[in-house]
Amino acid sequence: NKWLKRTVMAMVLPSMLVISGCGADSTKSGGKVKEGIQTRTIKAGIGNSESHPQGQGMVKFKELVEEKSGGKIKVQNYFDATLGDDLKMTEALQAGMQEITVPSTSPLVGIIPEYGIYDFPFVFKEEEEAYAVLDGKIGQTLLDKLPEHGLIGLGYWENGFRQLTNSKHPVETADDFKGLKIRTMQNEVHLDAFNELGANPTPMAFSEVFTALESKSVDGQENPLATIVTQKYDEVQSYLSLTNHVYTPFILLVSKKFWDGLSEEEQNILQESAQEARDYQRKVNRKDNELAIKKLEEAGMKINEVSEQEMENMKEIIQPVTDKYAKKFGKDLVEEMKAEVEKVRAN
Ligand code: TF8
Repeated sequence: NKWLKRTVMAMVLPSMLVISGCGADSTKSGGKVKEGIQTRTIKAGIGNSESHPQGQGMVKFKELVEEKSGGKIKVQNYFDATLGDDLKMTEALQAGMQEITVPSTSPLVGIIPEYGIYDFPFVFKEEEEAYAVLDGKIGQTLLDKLPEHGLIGLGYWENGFRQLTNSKHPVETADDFKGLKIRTMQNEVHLDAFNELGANPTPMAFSEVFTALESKSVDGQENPLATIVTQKYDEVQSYLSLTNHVYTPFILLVSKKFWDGLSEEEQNILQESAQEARDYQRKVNRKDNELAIKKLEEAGMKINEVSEQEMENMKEIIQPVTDKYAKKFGKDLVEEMKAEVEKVRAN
């Protein structure tokens, strides 16, 4: 049937031309095809387990990327620091050896000091206050500092409000911190703040924490409740204090070396997926943190509340530290962050 043949050719030919047109273009840009969607596998690693809200966020991210790319871009997730801890994975991104990681922002201060503004204790009281800062102008200002360090930031997820656990005694007041050997993240603001409270802080990578607690080489650690549950810290810690002393964001990082080789369409898929997964991840995180309290109580942890007044007291003790780092990171940036929080509180 000639008619059918012609019709089919009429339909097929233009699309063949488009494809070959693409090929011609690619030779111009040095053999790299920067259009459409290529078949790719992205290696993504995080420190937490798959059941942690961070892991659940990565599962969602994988689903979204694979769906939006019609199955062409695959995300291979690695949990439990199997590719290394936050800093090691970030360095792998810079070197182009790994495509994605979602670290806490805190260890990034070694690369970009200004990320330390998020580490100031007692700045945020509610998650919404943090979202206003992170998803707004200040968050973007800090994302913009990444590319010159070989990294691309696709927005902030949520680690959340940190709580103190220890094996020695209940902690309800600032005084109770005295002498406690506490594992902290590799971050100078945290280090100085715990020192100021009279504690004995020891910076350490995340994957070493359980063993350090178990062997009693440190007395305590601090992390959001969902992490305390999924890491089973309750097995090696007796006391939990709801200190809410600092809010930690996660940040979705992409290797710039990898990113620069992507087409605009591919970049958009990753950006959109990161943002949609963010909203999902934050929701799951708030829910899991809420459920965690009961689980930890049932696991036998002794839970102590910390009064508003005691938090104010701790904040005052730490003030010299925040003043020092505000100067270092830029007073304007810190003032802007506080103003943004005030705006949310006024509403
Ligand atoms: C820490 C952080 C970690 C996360 C994650 C493992 O205590 O809170 O839980 O950065 O990547 O090190």
